[in-house]
Amino acid sequence: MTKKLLNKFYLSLVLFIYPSISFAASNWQMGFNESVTSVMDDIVHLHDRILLPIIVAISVFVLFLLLYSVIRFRASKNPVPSKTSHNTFIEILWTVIPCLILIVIAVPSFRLLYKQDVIPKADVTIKAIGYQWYWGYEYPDQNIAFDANMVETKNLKPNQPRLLETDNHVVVPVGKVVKVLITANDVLHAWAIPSFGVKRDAVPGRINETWFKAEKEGVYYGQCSELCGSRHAFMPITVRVVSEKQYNDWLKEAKAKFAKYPENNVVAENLIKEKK
Ligand SMILES: [Cu+2]
Repeated sequence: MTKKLLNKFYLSLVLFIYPSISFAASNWQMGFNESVTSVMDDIVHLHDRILLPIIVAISVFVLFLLLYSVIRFRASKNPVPSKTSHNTFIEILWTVIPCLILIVIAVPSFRLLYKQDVIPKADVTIKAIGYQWYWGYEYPDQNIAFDANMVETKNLKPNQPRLLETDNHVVVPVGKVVKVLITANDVLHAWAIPSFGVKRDAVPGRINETWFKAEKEGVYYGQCSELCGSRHAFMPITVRVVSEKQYNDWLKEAKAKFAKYPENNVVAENLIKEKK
């Protein structure tokens, strides 16, 4: 049993270090999904290099103080307890040191928040609309609109992860800034892809924005991240990051397959624009 567990642990380490081309969480994974954007790099850095060491140090220090006082001042060794109730120096210390720790955390944290919030000039814009319980997508500049429903377990193809695969994928080019407009049509949802470091609420009646620039081709998975009803767990997000050429090929195909308005309307619209 222990051996089996250990094996699983090593396997998870290997999978964590050498993830496959699809970017979903794996069994027994520790830590975050592999990062492919600079925003997610910064999130991982903040968590692994700043927060975790501080949390561990504080926990160890408090544990040490507890054990020390329990052993050193136990009743048998210390029958007459001290009556000390104030020590100005220590009180200043335990106010100032936590403040300094918070400042050390706040500086990189705010820098990261602004990086996520300020959207660089976008190469591609997509719109994600949350519905109970699936996502609708639009490419507003391309006259493309389609829905993405979860693929049921019995219909999965090999290598497709359960509860994460959708019938239609969002396709975006690698190394390009993608702006995502996020809204919902019924209740609150949230659009999230861990590998991109992206998570934004989808709110009916308003549009939230976020962005990512994926540096690696592959298939990326995410899930609705705001409790939205009974099938909340079954409205996954699948984004395929492809080369520029593959993206352009897909655009051609998608414009025919997923045209939001009939082609005639677009022609008519263009004519109107030309006349103006
Ligand atoms: Cu939802």
